[in-house]
Amino acid sequence: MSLKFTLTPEPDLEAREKGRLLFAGPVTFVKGVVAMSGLPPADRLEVCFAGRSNVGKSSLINALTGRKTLARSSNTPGRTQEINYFALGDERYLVDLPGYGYAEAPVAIVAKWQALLKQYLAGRQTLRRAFVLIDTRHGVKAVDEEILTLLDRSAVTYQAVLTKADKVSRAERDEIIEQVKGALVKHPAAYPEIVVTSSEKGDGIETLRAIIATME
Ligand SMILES: Nc1nc2c(ncn2[C@@H]2O[C@H](COP(=O)(O)OP(=O)(O)OP(=O)(O)O)[C@@H](O)[C@H]2O)c(=O)[nH]1
Ligand SMILES: [Mg+2]
Repeated sequence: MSLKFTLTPEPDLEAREKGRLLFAGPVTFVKGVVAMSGLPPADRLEVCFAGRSNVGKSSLINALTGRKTLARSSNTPGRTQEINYFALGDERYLVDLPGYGYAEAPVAIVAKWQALLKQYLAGRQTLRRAFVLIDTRHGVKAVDEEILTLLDRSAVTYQAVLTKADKVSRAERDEIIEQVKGALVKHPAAYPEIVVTSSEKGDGIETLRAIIATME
């Protein structure tokens, strides 16, 4: 049943080198955006990082770029309040989305973000892939289902990325991978490969760099 979804294989040498080169180049924070009108010009491919508050979106961007404090990460859920744009030279944008599922967020704020997120996913021509981050300790939750459903209705390719793999045992990790595969079966539009990462230990980072560098 969940045969369709597999773990992303190691990228080949050429793809790895492309990823390495892209991420070894200049990385800059471009701007924080609160409305579609504030998006930078759509002049290069971009990928975005979506996921529950505290899942590790900002940490993953920091790990990918090898800059510890580029994207602000913290223990306070809901820290990233804007759509934050980072530029890899003039090749790619990395987009850090505000976390969802933050229980204490005011209803009005949540509604505002959902609306912006919908507009962004539907209307950003250069958005090539949305990475949906899932905490390896928790697997796919109800709030994640909401975003997966939203993505099903958009034309954007989306891919599940497990985070914080260092926080669980190998056995727990395998169990969650099966749970994620089972959840994704209901979302056939999802990219069939899952990436397992640890921003702390570096797992999956080369793979993600290669994916981002080789997409067209
Ligand atoms: N052990 C471990 N901790 C991690 C990892 N990734 C993130 N964390 C921790 O998890 C917490 C949240 O990480 P963030 O990167 O701020 O999460 P976020 O998804 O950007 O959160 P919001 O901006 O609030 O939506 C921080 O304390 C990080 O240090 C990881 O791979 N391993
Ligand atoms: Mg963040």
